[in-house]
Amino acid sequence: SHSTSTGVVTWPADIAADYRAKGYWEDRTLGEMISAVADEYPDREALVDGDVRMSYAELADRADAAAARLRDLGFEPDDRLLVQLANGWQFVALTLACFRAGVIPVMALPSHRRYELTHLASLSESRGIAVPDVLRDFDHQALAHELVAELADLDVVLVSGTPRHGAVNLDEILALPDDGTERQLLRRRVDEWNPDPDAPACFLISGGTTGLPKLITRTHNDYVCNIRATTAVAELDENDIYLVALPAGHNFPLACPGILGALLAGAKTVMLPSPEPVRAFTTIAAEGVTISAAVPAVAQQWIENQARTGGNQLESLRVLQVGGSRLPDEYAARVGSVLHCTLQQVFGMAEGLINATRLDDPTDVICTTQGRPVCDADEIRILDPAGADVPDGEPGALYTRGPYTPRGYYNAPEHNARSFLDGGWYGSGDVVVRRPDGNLVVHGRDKDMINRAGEKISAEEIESLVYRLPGVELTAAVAMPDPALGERVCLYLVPQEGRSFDLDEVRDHLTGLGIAKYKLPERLQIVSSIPTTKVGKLDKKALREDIATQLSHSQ
Ligand code: J2J
Repeated sequence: SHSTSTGVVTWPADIAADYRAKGYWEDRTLGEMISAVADEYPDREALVDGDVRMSYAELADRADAAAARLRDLGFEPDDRLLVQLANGWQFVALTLACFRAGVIPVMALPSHRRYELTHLASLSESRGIAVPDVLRDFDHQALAHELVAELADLDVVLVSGTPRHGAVNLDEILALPDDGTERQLLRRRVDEWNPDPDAPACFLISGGTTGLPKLITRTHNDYVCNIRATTAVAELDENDIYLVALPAGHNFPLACPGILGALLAGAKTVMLPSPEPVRAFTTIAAEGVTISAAVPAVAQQWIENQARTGGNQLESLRVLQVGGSRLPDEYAARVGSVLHCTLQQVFGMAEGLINATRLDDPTDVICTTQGRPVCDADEIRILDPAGADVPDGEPGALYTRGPYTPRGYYNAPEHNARSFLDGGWYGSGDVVVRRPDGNLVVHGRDKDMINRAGEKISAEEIESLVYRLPGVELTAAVAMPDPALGERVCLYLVPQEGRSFDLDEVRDHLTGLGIAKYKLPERLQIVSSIPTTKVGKLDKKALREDIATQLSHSQ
């Protein structure tokens, strides 16, 4: 058999027992819970994706059939499947099939390319990869075949489209069972495989502050807790219609409460390939969407679109959750006044802790804070650089632990030693202020990351790849402010004597290494030196201020 879950860090036994005793951990798997919902509401609509409309019974039947077919392909419990699918019904059905079979989906994003996928597949020891065929002019299938040729563990390609070179047709894997008898047999067979609720349900990808992204193991117990708590604060129930506009493999639209929350509640999920406002608004009106999740850049587009066009397409929309990066206060106020729905600010992380404003909070809380932890058992501390708790009202570094915040990244003991304090406190790298009413305001961060419209870019990763270009003396990637995206990547570069660079050369070099497009620097600052701090590190704060000043002068 393949890898085991040895790289998974677990909670201390006494704490786990406490979470169980108090009901935060229900000891049921996502697969069995969603099957139970399907038994209760077989004929309700579960999923809408363009012309495809699927009942709970049909979704559950497809998932069970697919679970059995994954086993027949050789997948075993605890095997990993790298999932890089566009938003669509196949993503949901395959994810459920994995939960049922005990196969662990690794949630890659459609924007990932060779560099990211190679790393994620090898770190997770994936046996298979599920890809679209050609999507937005990129041949995902061709890349998947190249990865199979290079990586020892990887040998199955599942393609949503026309399979080549021995790839497996994902639509056949997800096909309905032949008849009622077949269905019964499959159901009984798959029920027996029900995995351990303390085993990982899926691996999520970290926002990344280090050279290479880390994997976050989310157990059935912890993820169900995350989903329950976010479902409660979003007040989501079986009458809701949830719109997926962000990439489905991201924690926010997946589980906060997202697709999985909607499925556990018996609600309907509507999938869109992108959050583009014209299509999103038409879909909201046509399907009667009641709740969706957006990053601030998308919320901004929706507000501007609605302010321009007017009309009542958004009448059914009850709640818009906004998170992933800091929502500017001026836009926060316009969610209510322009979109006529309740804003829920969500300050979350794939590593666990989710903070959110509550729907009945005062306007000032909803519009100027990022809310508070969603679960009673979430613990937070806000510390100064010496490790002492700061008083309310003062900024400090956020640390957290709780029933859905894992105690370590997958297979990363050295990194874990740096990211977690004694006692299992995860340091998110965010600088926050806690107000006396308990709500958090995100002031900034002390991690070396660039947040481009909610997509996280590790400065260290970009720099290490730029250093592979001959003639680079020194380089630093920093965030530059952007009115639409919040931040974009600006690269400072000191060339060696006699060498010159332009932005295109740097971008072509990085593209050639196979990195995702969203990570590419969008401005190059050629300089003769980079300032350093007292301890001799590159002074990124000075660089951020420098580029912000230059941009404000050029406006
Ligand atoms: C400021 N910074 C924020 C916010 C996240 C829900 C919502 C978001 C994520 C997410 C998520 C922020 N204001 N409202 O997983 O379930 C920054 C912080 C945080 C990092 C986590 C969810 N909301 N951030 O964004 O794992 O810096 O998760 O530590 O992608 O995003 O990034 P990620």
